[in-house]
Amino acid sequence: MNTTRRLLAAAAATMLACAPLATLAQDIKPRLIRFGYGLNEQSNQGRAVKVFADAVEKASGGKMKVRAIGAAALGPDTQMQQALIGGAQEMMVGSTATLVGITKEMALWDTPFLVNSVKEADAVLDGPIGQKVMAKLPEKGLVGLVYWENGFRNLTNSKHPVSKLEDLNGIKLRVMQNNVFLESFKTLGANAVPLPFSELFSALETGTVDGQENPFNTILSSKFYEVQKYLSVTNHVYSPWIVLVSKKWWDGLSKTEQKILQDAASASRDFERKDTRDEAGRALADLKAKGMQINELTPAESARMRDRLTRVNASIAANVGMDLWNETQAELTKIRGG
Ligand code: TK8
Repeated sequence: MNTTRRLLAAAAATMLACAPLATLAQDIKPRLIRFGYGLNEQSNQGRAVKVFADAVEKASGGKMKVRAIGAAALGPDTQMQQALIGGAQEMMVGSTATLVGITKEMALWDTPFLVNSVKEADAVLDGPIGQKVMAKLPEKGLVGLVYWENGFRNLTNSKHPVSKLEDLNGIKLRVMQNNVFLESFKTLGANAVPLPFSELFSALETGTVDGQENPFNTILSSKFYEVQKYLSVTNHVYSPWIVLVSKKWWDGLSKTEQKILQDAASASRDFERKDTRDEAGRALADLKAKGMQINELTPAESARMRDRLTRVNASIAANVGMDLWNETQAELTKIRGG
């Protein structure tokens, strides 16, 4: 081999070795991702969106930029979902409960007392059942990437402590825009009023509603303690959040870009769950310090509430489909080591 040929061969080898990198660079186009969410920037949701945004920018060499828009500035969950479906917005994170009108299987996550711990929640959401429910989204124009933790929900109100079922009688309680929540709280005797989260603080402040239910983190970050005196630890349901992408937009991305989003979503999920759990662990003391009066339910009252609430299970099962319901129960038995 003469020098020229050897050089040519070397150059060809180098080019071959570089080929994947070159394709990779071309595979990532400048992208602007409008990412909407409902809580404020200083919430567990806001912090995790930031982690997602940073991960996407880093992995794409700054080409893919995430514009995070919190505090429902792009509208409540239901409005953002429609914007994603239509392709007017790229991404969001929101409650699975507000998605039920689009994908009925999401109602599974509204089942009162479905899981007993965050460990069970992670196992069921990240396992085959969670994936199966998520797989129902694309036919509706949405792509689900990961579930985040919103958390176990607890009851607050401005009237009196709720320590037994009867205390809920006549309380005007804001619920998410979702039939399971509406039915659940009607069954408990409350006067349930569906409202978007973005209208909740002022509804509590003006007395349009007396109470609401959300995880400790949200009661803290949304400053509900300013307008709510009583907090009853009910843990009546575990709520997930879900990170969604517009399918219209997603389908135009390269495989590399899709992978960047999926990986960043997974990293944000791991961060978010840890951050949320750390904060939840401290939140009760913080809320007490802010002047909230907190009460636990006795085991007997807890059981009564649970019994009453699980009356809605039959209708959830019918809505999500008996097969999915039974598979979920079997999966939970497996997770619990049964
Ligand atoms: C925030 C909501 C909130 C949910 C609710 O956008 O509506 O009460 O718990 O987290 O998704």
